[in-house]
Amino acid sequence: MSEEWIKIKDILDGKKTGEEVRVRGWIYRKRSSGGIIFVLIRDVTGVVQATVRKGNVPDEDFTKADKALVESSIKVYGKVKEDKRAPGGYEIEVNKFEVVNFAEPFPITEDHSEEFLLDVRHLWLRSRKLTEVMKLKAKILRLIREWFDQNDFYEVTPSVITMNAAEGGATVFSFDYFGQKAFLSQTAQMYLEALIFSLERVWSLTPSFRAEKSRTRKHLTEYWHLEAEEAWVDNEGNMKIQEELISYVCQNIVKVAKDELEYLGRDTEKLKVVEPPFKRIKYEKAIEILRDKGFDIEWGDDFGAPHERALVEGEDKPIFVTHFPVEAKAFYMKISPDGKTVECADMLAPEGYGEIIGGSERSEDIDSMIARLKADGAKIENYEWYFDLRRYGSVPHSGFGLGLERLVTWIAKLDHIRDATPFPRTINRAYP
Ligand code: NSS
Repeated sequence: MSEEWIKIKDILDGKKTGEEVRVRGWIYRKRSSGGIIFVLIRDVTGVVQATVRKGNVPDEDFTKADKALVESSIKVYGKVKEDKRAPGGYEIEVNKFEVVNFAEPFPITEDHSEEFLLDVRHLWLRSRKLTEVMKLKAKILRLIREWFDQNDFYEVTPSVITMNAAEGGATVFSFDYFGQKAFLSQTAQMYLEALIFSLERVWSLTPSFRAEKSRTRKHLTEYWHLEAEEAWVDNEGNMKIQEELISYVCQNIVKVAKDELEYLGRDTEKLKVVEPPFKRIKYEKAIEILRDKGFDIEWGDDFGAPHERALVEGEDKPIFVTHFPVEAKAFYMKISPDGKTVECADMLAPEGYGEIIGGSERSEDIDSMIARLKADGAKIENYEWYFDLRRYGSVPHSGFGLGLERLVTWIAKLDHIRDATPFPRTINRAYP
């Protein structure tokens, strides 16, 4: 018998047929019939049937297999056989059965409300669906890291405790920092901007916090924010970087996460077509398109989910909407020559998934930034350090922020963003 623990996927791929193997994992499901117990055992790679027959194992092992409930952790030893009747087409004929931990009756059975499943999220994470999503997310991150490495970006580690509410006071979480008012970061952008003056091209992955009152399928109050900042790059160059990055992820995820995407029922053809360039439309044009489609929307209004869906209708790749009105966007965006719009771009995902990236060229005009900050009631002295970046060797620069869970939601074609993160934080939930 081989000494190693065999991964279930190797059995299901037919690589172990006829061999004696040892497998460890958790009981996924169980049923018995006469002197036979069919145990479905799962590990990170899959689920396989282990068949425990009276007489084939010591009596005490049979009793243990009989007693062990779903989610008990177990080790099984036996020979792999092809068997068309077994789920996955293979089974292990068990000759030794060990229980590592006898599980108590598992609270999750069939047909539970979404709320209950969120209450027991720490256990529900073991479900096949969430397992595949978490694997997919890790692989997406791996590809993102790869792309940044290949394109001369340095990964940096900005702070999450901050005095600056860069995305506006309305959605900031504040707390008492030893007698001073501080915030949980909404964006690492300002710190990334400071770092480009030495590193030129940087990126980071940090949690971002938004006290969003909106209860939607795409808002979390805590999400993982992937941000990049680039010296000597304008708004157009910034979009090029984003479309290259997103295309790299889509082109490669279908290769490295075949099993995950298949389990999730994702049509991978829809991801394979994602390649540069992505269409760019100006906000002004987007308003026209929306009005033509019957929306009651005016210059200055922000887009909601129905608007975003309508804008990508008929598109098979993400699109950029650029040049929003100054008033609709954050204080740090560079004002365009027309004086009315800013050098920005939102990337909207196809298939109705909405905005996944927000980016812009950064303003170098301190006075205009102060005016816009004041309009939002911000404390100007907390931004002095940021204005220093414009005083000492400022250069044109741009950057963007990608909501990692929004990207995962689209790539996995999930119904709700909460399933793109293990412990979703929403307006009415921070437990478990
Ligand atoms: O507000 S953003 O549009 N832009 C910024 O924060 C910039 N300061 C980023 C930068 O240039 N460095 O947020 C960026 C993205 C947005 O497109 C979404 O994909 C995601 O962050 N995002 C969210 N994801 C999940 N939940 C919430 N509430 C959320 N808010 C933004």
